[in-house]
Amino acid sequence: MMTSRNASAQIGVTGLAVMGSNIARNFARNGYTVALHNRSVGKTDALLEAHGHEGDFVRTETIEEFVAALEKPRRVLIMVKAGEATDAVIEELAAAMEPGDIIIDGGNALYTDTIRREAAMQARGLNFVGAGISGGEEGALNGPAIMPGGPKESYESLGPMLEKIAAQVDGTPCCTHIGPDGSGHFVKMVHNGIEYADMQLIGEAYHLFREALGFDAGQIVEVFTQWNSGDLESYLVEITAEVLKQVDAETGKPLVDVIVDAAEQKGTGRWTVKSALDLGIPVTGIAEAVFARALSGSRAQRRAAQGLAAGTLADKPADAAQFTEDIRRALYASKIVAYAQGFDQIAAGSAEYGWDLRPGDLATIWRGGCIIRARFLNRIKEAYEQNPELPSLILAPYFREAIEQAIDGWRRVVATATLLGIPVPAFASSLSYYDALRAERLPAALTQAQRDFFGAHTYERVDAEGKFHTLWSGDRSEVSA
Ligand code: NBP
Repeated sequence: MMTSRNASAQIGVTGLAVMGSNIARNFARNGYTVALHNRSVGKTDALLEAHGHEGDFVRTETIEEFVAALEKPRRVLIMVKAGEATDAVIEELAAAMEPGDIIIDGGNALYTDTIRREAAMQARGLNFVGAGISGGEEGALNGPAIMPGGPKESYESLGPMLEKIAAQVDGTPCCTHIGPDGSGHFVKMVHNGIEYADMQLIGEAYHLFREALGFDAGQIVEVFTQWNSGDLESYLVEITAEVLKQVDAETGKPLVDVIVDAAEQKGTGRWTVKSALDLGIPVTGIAEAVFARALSGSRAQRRAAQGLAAGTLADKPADAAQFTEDIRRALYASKIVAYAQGFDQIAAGSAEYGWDLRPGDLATIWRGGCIIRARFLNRIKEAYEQNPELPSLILAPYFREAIEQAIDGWRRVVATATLLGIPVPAFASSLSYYDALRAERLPAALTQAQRDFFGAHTYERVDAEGKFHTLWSGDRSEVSA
């Protein structure tokens, strides 16, 4: 550990809670000298006491000391609570820094805040990089996926450092310059939305094993462990098996059985859905996942609804092995839909903000370090390599075939769950999305006619150019609008 006040540190980290302290250690373990700062100095000292021997750290107490400890151009990574705390820290730093210095916000900022902050810092001659970081505390320490936005010039000085501390897959770092201003945080937001969908789908599979097949925790662990050696191999499937193995010391029951079934959320899933609504992109899988968490959290309402009629329409599946395979297929197909929707949202955000995002690069950096890392990402990377202009991921030959193989099982799962009264919102809405996407005609023609009827909103015809209106309250003849 160093305590000198010389400008010797290549990077500074302010905000030393779980994420910040682990990233600071990651930088130090990779040979960088790291200046440390936290609002309350106790966290700085705790980090130095426990891990000071891991590398070169510079202890600082005030922002002025912190900034003075950094080599020029200075690089500071902010890892504080998103929102007002981030604004406060940026303001303090900006006052102490000089033109050409780089401020990196590695928190979970809302991308529109990042756009605003980048413009404000640019006006003061500072480079501002909004960097999405995924992988939780373990990833922060051993290699996260990093999604830095901001000016390309800052990436030239910053990129090599971030690429060094990021996860590596097949020798490729899980970090690349994403695009201007808020693009890094936008992409991280959609990543988190996809994570919500992924977790909901796994949850629905788990629930079906319990409710439709009556499997115990041990049997479910076996299935998830087996799935993790096939196409579904992923961090989330792997940790699901680990979580389900855990036994509660107090009661001897599986831990999951003593945890209250009300899922909380910090907001990134909700942001993804709000943004998708604004962009007009149907991210139904992500939205169902966000709503499913909200419904699970409506505890008083759920208690009041206990005992409502379930109907008596179906027997449990007779062939457990077949139904298990059907669930695997439903999970895989629904996952393809969720990712396809997330990538559609990224394309729409890119067009809206002029970011020129490259979906293949995102699939590449999400292969490691982050929460949604999965074998599947290699397939997405290949799909975009073969055709960067894919109209939908579902149309890539590999995914098209995968769904073709899954479709019957997927339908059996949704139908059986519906008949048994087991909620599968994400499986079902993903299947409906798929069916709507491939349908030759949709009932939207009727919607258009209704809109024209009550609001003279006009419609297009299948056999002529232009807009038309029917004189509904007149003689019902059609006129050009
Ligand atoms: P928290 O989000 O819990 O934030 C705690 C840190 O913020 C502490 O260092 C605290 O200082 C500091 N802070 C607060 Br609160 N208000 C401040 C203020 N007004 N001025 C200065 N500092 C202030 O920490 P975290 O869980 O390590 O997450 C850090 C960031 O990384 C967040 O934006 C989070 O969303 C993001 N993130 C988290 C994860 C994860 O898995 N946890 C993953 C990816 C990204 P104090 O010690 O003095 O109170």
